[in-house]
Amino acid sequence: MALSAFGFPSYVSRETSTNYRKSTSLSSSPSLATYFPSLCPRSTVSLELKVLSDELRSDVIFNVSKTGGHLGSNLGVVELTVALHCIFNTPQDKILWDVGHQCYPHKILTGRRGKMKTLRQTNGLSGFTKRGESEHDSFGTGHSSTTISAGLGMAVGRDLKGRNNNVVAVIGDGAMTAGQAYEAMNNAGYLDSDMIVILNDNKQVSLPTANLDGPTPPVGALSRALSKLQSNRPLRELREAAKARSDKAYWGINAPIGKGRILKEGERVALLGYGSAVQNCLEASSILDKRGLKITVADARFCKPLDVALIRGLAKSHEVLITVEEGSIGGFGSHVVQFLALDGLLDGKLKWRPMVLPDRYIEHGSPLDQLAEAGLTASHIAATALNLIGSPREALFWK
Ligand SMILES: Cc1ncc(C[n+]2csc(CCOP(=O)(O)OP(=O)(O)O)c2C)c(N)n1
Repeated sequence: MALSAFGFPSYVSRETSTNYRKSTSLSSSPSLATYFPSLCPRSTVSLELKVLSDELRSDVIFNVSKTGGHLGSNLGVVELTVALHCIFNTPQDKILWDVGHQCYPHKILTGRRGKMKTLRQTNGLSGFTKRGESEHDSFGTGHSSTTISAGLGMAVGRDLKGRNNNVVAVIGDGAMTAGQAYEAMNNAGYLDSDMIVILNDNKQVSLPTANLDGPTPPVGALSRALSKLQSNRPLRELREAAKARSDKAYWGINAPIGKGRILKEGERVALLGYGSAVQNCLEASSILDKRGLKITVADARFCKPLDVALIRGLAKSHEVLITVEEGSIGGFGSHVVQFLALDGLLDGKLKWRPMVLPDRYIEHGSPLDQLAEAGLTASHIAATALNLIGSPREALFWK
């Protein structure tokens, strides 16, 4: 790797690296990662790069223990990441991490060590590679199985421009099972542009569902804790008792297919929530309760088949019907309005409004921050309701 790419000091001694190994305060200690580019060409590389790898592993564990995120997939590629960054010269060379759930060591090595504590937080580092975050992230990911086709595009573009940088796609055996990856391999063979595909075959996906030899038991501390819990006798007895009770209350839990339910009876405004939005509808109604407005909240439960009797009832007995969903335009609300229109329910005074996710990308962050960004929090829902019955001024003051 060319040292100029990072512009860091060009020398670190073996002694210094040993001191770093002894360092305890991982979050604040300077790191070999800082001097990383200079380690690669030295004759003592193996020791220093091993220490560096240990540091990276500690850094990943330290940060993930605080922020949450992928752990195993990152620990598994530490040496590979170090080797790749020694051999290739990013950002001129393009390294593409498939899924991107293993990019934390790469982030640390490419100038983002100090920001790792913000990983996956609102306005912090993304849990995946992201082009806007660093020029060393040549491809933004999150979805799996896309890097070979993306890398091939970069390789073909490079050839057309007469350049000679390398393109390296790193893909796991899990991601390699998708059709897009196979199609890309075929295409790469046909187009014959130079690119490198590294198959990181650990015979397992980090989501413990399967390996190449068939189903595999889940591994890790969480799984062990859950297994222990399940074999706990009092818990087993409690579970049996709950089962017996739920058999009796069968009708209560398993409502018939295509049937929604009214959760709160009120007047003037009906909120018809779908899925996770129902909780926010209930919260919105509590906000309005406090302002003396008792509204109706219904849980649609099904998008198909629609509970037309429920919807018809809500439409006929309220001035305003608001459908709320954590989905994009063209989903649940569109089904509802199609029915309302055909049933003639929009020919009168009813005001219908859909609350959906906007048609734009929402950055990573806490679910609440993302909902706020999308305009779908309980406050937004309450404000919309109030606005529609003609009290917009009050709604304007809500956050
Ligand atoms: C299109 C798509 N489907 C599913 C997922 C969920 N997912 C995240 S990681 C992963 C497994 C990747 O396995 P592998 O490539 O073997 O990497 P490893 O877990 O071994 O690090 C999957 C399926 C995704 N990110 N994108």
